[in-house]
Amino acid sequence: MPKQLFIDPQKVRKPGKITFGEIPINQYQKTLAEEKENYTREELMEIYRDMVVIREFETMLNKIKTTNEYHGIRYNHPGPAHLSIGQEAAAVGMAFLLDPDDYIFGSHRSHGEILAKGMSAIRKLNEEKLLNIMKGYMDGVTLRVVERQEHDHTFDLALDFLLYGTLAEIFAKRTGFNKGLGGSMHAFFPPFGIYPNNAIVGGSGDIGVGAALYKKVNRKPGIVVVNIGDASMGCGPVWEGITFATMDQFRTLWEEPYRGGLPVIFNFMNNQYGMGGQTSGETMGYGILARVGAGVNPEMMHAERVDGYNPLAVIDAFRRKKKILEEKKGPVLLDTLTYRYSGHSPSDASTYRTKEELEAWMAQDSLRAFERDLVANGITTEDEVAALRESIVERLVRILRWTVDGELSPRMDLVKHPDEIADLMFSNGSVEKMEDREPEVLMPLEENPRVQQLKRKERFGLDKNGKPFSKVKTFQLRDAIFEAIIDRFYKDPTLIAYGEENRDWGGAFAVYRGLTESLPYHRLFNTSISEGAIVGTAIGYAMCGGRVIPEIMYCDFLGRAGDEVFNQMPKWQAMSGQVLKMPVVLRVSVGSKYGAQHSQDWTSLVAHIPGLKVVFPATPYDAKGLMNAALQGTDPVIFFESQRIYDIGEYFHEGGVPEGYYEVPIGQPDIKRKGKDITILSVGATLYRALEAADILQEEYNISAEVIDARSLVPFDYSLVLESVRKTGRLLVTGDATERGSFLKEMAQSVADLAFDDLDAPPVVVGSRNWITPAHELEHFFFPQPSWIIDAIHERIVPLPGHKVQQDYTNDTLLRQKREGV
Ligand SMILES: Cc1ncc(C[n+]2csc(CCOP(=O)(O)OP(=O)(O)O)c2C)c(N)n1
Ligand SMILES: [Mg+2]
Repeated sequence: MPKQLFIDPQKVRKPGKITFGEIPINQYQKTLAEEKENYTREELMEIYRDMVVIREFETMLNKIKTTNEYHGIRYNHPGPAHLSIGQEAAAVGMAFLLDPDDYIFGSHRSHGEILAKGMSAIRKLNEEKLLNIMKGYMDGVTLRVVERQEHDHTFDLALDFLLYGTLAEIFAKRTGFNKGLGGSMHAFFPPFGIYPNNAIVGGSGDIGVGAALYKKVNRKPGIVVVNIGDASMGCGPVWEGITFATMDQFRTLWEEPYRGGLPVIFNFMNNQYGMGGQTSGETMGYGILARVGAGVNPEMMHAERVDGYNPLAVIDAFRRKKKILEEKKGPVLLDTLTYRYSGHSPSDASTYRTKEELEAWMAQDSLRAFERDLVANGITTEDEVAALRESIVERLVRILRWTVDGELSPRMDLVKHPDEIADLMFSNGSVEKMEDREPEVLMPLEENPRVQQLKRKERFGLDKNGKPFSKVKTFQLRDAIFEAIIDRFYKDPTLIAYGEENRDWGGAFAVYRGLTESLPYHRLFNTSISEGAIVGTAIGYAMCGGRVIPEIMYCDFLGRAGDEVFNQMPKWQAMSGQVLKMPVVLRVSVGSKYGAQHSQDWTSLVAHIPGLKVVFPATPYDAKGLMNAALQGTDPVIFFESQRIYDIGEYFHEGGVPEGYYEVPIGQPDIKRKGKDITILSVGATLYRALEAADILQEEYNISAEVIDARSLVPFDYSLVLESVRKTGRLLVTGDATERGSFLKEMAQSVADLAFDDLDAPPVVVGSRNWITPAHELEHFFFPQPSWIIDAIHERIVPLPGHKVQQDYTNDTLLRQKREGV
């Protein structure tokens, strides 16, 4: 179905000029006297108090880090504490107007933002809601500690809860907001709209956009604020996040009520430094960060620099920018200018800046300046301020005392409960839909043209005489994946899918052909060529409560989404203590024929990372069943598909691929051919070469091979393989991954460990060569071939009478290859 947007050569070839509008810089100039009528006294004092709380909280941490003591309480905190002393006005100004439904994402330096947003949320929630949140969170373990103290009011209790939950998290206590698994750089608390802070600089740059996408697609209230540092403007995920968030289609192609910009503010907490690199003048070229907005879209992202040293200036900016988002004219870029007095971390000797500079900024300290202003304007008195400060210190002393107390605030006891972290790695949920409402579709499922076409296909690949049907007649592996996905689109209203060429094109390999007809834009769309943002936004979408299928067109492009796949998708379930779920099914297509950068099987890379489920089906029956299982689950699944076999039919499952719903459990291998003399365990499309090898073994050497299709890599239940090896005494593992360091080796090693006594010979691995993938015409020298399997069996497991090897698997050759690194 072609797009409605006509690209008119008459128009686009016309001469002209692009003009840029103005980007405001520090335009807010109101005095407190002028603002007095816009705020109540109470509100002004809240702004002040929040800043003092943050300043004192971080001062306490700084003292603990540098002197191991705060007001007589001794403690050693070996972990990180990236402080933002000096930046309080920026944090409080950012959070002041936000509702609990507004989400913030942050960075390694986000304690201040956590507290500011938490205190803002506490003010906006009523007592009942607050109590419910505190009681329900992690079964009330955090609340029980702070309840020891009598509190006059729920709001007071909630402040202790916020401070304690954050500090206990920073000190890795089990009673912290994330069971101590997040720590200083990752602490968060979703019920107050505080979403993950990220130790990877710029990591929130695309994840936060996914949260905004979740809000838009599922029509949830609120906006998203991505709080990231000025130096993160040099990071790929931030640029990709901005690119994704500003895609024209939100305004041109998406239908009402989804039409309009994403509700997200990229709020750069511009303290003017990376660690020691000065962004303006040294490591970046933008001069003034807000300038970047100019080139991104015609609205220039409504970019603006705001004085982050004045909390009222920041509040004013957020009030105006929030309105822009509510009018669906986002996204917005804010350059919130500030300065940190603390070092990057407590060990930082500040060698990169002068004392004069530091003192000049301290002389204008936002907290002192605001305090002076409040007193001068008769809003408070010096005595009142002093009393307030003292009460905050007292409160923090109390909180710190609770936190360092090992009995009140224990760590996870991995001696008593050795599996406590292991149990958090996967949620292993089984959930048909992430929300209970009607999914939006454009036609009944039965009327979908591809669904109708598939009804006429042969669901078993062979006719009565065992002859394969023609490709056109055959229900193919790509059809099986389509069938599982479209079924879920009609069940789960939150499900969306996107990636490169996913919509009109039908997916690069025709898996999605027909989906466009059934789905509105907001459920299936093309993205910019931004693999990082494709995966990163999916992570944000899922952690907010949606289910999503992002796609990487070729496995070789996984590197472009490296941080998202290796550091983000696998970790947030466990790092949140399972408060967040991650129902992301990342489809990854493994290529061939296209040489060194389009033909790699990188299953081993992702199988290496704890926290990801990894599957690689090789038959239509398994592909549909595994896709169903992945889409029913709540864990991140990397779903590998081989381009070599997208058109293959079902040759194994009796009766062919069922039309109805069924699941193939993730982690269960399957015997594709029974045998008794040797076990061949194959991963992915290599199955068919393994079966060819089994034919040769039978016909030429009278050896009966049992061929097991791994189907999954993680998790993996070895019992079937062990049972087979008990019978055959021999194992060969094969797959298309380059052999060195591959998951094939892991499988071989595991069986050697678990079934040593049953084996007649060590397990042998036949993977691809440790080379670049050559051109299609030479590929058979690179990917494992049936003859290689026979050669390896002959040389390393059991001599085959009269066999002449083509590939040398002798010790000498293996040693030489390893010595040379090839
Ligand atoms: C991807 C990545 N690269 C490098 C680092 C190491 N690092 C931690 S903070 C930091 C500077 C970040 O500066 P900015 O984004 O301005 O945030 P700020 O620390 O100033 O708040 C660096 C380089 C990291 N954590 N992640
Ligand atoms: Mg910075």
